Amino acid sequence: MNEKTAKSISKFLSLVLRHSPETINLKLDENGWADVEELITKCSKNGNTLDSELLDYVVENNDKKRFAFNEDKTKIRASQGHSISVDLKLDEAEPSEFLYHGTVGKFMESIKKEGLQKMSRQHVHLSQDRETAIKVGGRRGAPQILSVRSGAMHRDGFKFYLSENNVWLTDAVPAKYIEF
Ligand code: HQG
Repeated sequence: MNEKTAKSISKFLSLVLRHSPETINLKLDENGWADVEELITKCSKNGNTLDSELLDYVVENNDKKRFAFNEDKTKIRASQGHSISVDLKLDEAEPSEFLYHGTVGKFMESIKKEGLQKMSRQHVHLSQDRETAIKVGGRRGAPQILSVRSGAMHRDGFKFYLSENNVWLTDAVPAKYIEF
């Protein structure tokens, strides 16, 4: 499998499974699942090449394990990153004392005032380690890494969730829990 093809399929899957299923008239259920056969048929109609072998390869080899099948592989969903409203039914999890968020300088002033907001997504995304946060921030420019006092937040009653692909999710991070 050509890595360029895999990446382009991954990007397209992110679009239809996280943001705009209507692009190919795909239905997601309330938990974010799409029917695999329907996805393959509707992707192909849209001029993309997708079959079950390609889909298996992308799910298995995706650098961030962005997508997951259900148990019998009849359904697929994105494990996090949605802008559309879905209930992933994630269990609450207890975070370590610190989690990290990668951003860029131009957002800093606003984050100091408002804390971290989910912006267009369903959650604020946090990373277990600084290296991952550097990559996340680096998507937008020179990364700035914020340390989030997640242990203190959790003790104060804030809820945290861990996605199937190990991204930490929470609703918002007030500025007082951020070390700039
Ligand atoms: C910033 C990727 C101003 C925030 C990654 C970020 C992640 C604020 C941007 C996932 C703010 C939102 C998500 C505030 C937050 N004022 N700016 N109060 N609060 N921001 O893309 O965390 O490759 O929605 O710092 O790996 O960058 O797509 O969030 O820069 O896991 O699978 O607003 O996307 O995953 O941007 O990235 P995003 P993110 P994938």
